[in-house]
Amino acid sequence: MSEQSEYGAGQIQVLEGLQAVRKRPAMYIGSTEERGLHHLVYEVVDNAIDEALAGHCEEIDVTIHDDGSVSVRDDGRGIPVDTHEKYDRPALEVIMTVLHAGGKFDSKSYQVSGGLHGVGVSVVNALSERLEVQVKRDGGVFRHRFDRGEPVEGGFEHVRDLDAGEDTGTEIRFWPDTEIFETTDFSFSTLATRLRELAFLNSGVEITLRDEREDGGEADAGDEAIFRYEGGIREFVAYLNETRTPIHDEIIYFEDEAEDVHVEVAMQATEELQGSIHAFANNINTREGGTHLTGFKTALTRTVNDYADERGLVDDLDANLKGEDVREGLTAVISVKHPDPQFEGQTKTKLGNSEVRGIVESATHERLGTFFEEHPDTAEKIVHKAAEAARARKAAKKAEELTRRKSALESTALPGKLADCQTRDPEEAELFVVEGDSAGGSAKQGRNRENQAILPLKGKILNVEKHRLDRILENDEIRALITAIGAGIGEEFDIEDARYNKIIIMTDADVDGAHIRTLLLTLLYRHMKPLLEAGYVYAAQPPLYRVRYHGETYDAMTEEERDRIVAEECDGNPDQVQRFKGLGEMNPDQLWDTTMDPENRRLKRITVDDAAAADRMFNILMGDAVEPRKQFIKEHATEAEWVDI
Ligand code: 0RA
Repeated sequence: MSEQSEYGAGQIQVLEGLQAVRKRPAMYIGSTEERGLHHLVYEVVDNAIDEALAGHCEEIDVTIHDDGSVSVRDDGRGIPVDTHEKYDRPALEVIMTVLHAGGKFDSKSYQVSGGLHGVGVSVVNALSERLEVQVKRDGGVFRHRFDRGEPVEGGFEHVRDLDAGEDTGTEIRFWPDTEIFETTDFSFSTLATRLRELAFLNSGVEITLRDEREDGGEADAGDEAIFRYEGGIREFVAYLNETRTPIHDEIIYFEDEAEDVHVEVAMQATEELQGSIHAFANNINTREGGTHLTGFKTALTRTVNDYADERGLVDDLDANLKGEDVREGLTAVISVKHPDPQFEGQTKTKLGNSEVRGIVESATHERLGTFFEEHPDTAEKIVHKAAEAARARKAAKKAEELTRRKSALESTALPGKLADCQTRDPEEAELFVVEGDSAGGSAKQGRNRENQAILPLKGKILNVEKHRLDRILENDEIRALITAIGAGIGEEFDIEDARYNKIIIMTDADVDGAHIRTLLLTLLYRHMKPLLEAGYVYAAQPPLYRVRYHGETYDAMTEEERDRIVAEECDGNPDQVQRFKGLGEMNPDQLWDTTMDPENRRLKRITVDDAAAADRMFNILMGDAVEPRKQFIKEHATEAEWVDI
């Protein structure tokens, strides 16, 4: 290692690579916001999962430390530490500093991490102020340290020999760079959701998440969560259905492998109206679907129809069951692992490999067919449920045709309650959906009418979780919202027609307001999901307190913020502290200043990062099961948290 201090050609290449990552971090991890920050953890964990899938690792520990760093420890083979010939540096250093180096060392045929992350741990290193790694391997314990991706001179050390029987493994601890990330505050629940999902998708791997922070950041953060599911995606389906009512006991499960593609499916039908199918490819949530999902859907429809036809179970229907009938209330998880997955689509979450369609289709047709033969009771329940859905669909269609003329959906007239804005440019236009007529009135007076439209909603809209589309469309408030947005609903929804690129839900900061917001989000999630996926949906953040001191006013969103203002800005002795009870209490100027003025306001973008979690949340909050709802609300006492799905 005598030449380590000199920069050779290899070293310069390394530095250029790290600089490229630091210059355009979003290209590598998607964003420098919360989502990108959490990707750092997923990237390291993915490497450990790869070790597990190769059969070398059983436990992964993720710890959020009190100093803002995160460490990921696994009991895999350990990152190689011998000298890398090309670079004449320890392989560990090369893997931590050369983009995409990880894979080249690997003899595995099968590297499962890919797509969204799978950019390599060197990217995590480049985006960390500091990173420390400890490897147990080749009979020793080795360490190395890095500053903003660059190896610390003399940082590589052989610390000691391994004790007899001591396990191999890797521990990577990193301090995300505050120069790069807008926030470096990790969310326990965000990490827990993804780690739980990974544990479901990789049965038998034990993943532990620990939070060692004094102030856990979130009121609901637990200290420790352990995820281990021997039943894999079967348990995933059981978990998703905890909040639903299954119509058969056993969870249907099968797996198959063809052309090196591993396919797993678990499913269970429920009484619910909403189906919930989650497709994964190489552990990545393929939110945009793809060939695996298409193959599954085709085979499912065919297999259920075959079974029904052979036994004359749906002779009263004059046509076959449609896919949507069969999927009504169905909870399913599809997971494929592919040696060379191709991800497509806007967010690179659509599986493109064309051969996967046929592989999943024949696996599903064959295995599900066999399951139905062996479990005729279950098969009949599934057919019965689908037939019921088909009848309801026909009735709904008739109702829709009858009411079409009345329906505001078909007319181009905007709803009378809407105070529209002047601009016709959706990129500029904002729609405030406001709770109650009095706040609506203030918003109309206070707004910038050039680009801000106001739609006041009276009271609570219909709970869409409990009704089919025909009933939903009878609701005046919902129709007004659909017409104002202008992009249709359900399968007809076309985001290109949206009249506003910002839809801002403005409700009171109390329980009723939270309920109304959830009702609206449920509607958007179930029937206008592209709006959420495109990031068009926001929650306004009206202040809770206004503090006055020596002619200045300060607004605070939370109690803590109020206390901070009183202490820091008012020498602990404010002239006045006012608590806003609701939006309706603010006059138009105050509403504009605090909540609507783009210069001052804070908006919270509502995202659907994790469809399974969102689905479960809406089931829990809006469905019939009482116990899970109580439990959920108890666990998520800070309601601000669950808004950010
Ligand atoms: C390169 C090659 C091998 C393993 C790894 C990297 C590896 C990376 C990480 C990152 C976190 N934990 C990890 N564990 C292993 C294969 C080594 C071999 O063939 O023995």
